[in-house]
Amino acid sequence: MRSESPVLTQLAPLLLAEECDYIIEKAKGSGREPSQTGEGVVDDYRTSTTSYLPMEDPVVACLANRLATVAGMPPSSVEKLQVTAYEPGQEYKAHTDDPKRAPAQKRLRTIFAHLSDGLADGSCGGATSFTKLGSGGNPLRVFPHKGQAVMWSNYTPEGKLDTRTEHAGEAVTCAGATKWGMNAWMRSEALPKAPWRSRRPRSPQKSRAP
Ligand SMILES: O=C(O)CCC(=O)C(=O)O
Repeated sequence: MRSESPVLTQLAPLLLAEECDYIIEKAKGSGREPSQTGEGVVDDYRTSTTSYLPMEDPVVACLANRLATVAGMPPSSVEKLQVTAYEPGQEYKAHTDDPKRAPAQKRLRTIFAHLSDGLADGSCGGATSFTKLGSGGNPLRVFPHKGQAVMWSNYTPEGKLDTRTEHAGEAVTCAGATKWGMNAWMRSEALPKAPWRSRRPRSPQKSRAP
C-alpha cells in the first residue's frame, strides 16, 4: 500500500488485538443502526451498520487520545468514534469524508482502522479501496489486517477538499464473514464538549502535616 500524493499513512499496527475485540464488544453493546452516508441518508450507497462508542469509557477515551496523538491533532478534535460492520454483500460506495461541511467543522483528518480477522488475503473482499489512486485501472486497496489502520488528510495544504482521497468500503463476499472497522474523524475546530479530551493534570495534593 503506497501513496505519497496524497499521503496515505499505514499504521501497522495501531491497535492491539485485545483492543480491537474490546471495541467490537462495546460497539455491539451500543446498538447497531443502518449506516448513514455523509449526507445523512440511509440508502444503498452505504449498506453497513454503524454504532458509536461510549466515549466516557476509560479505554475508549484512552484510544481517542492515542488516535489524536498519532494524527498530530488535539484530542478535542476527535469526533465520537464510529464503528462500522459489514455482513456479506454490504458495502460503502466511493465517497470522500467531508461532504458539504461548514468550514469550521472540516474533517481534516481520517484514521480508518480494521478490527477483524480473516479478510487479510483479499479473497473475501472487504478492502478499503482508494478509487482515484492505484495503477493499471485498479484502485489502491488496503486489505483488512486486524489492528492496522490507514490515515490521510481530507484537505490539501491550500484548504481544498482533496478529492483524490475518495475511497470505498468494498463488499464482503464470503458467507459468514463480517468486516469490522472504526472511523476516527478529526475536526478543524475543537468539539467543546468532547469528554474524552485530555483533562488537565490535577494539581498536586496538599500534603497533610504528619
Ligand atoms: O469500510 C471501509 O473500508 C471504509 C469505510 C469508510 O470509508 C467510512 O465508513 O467512511
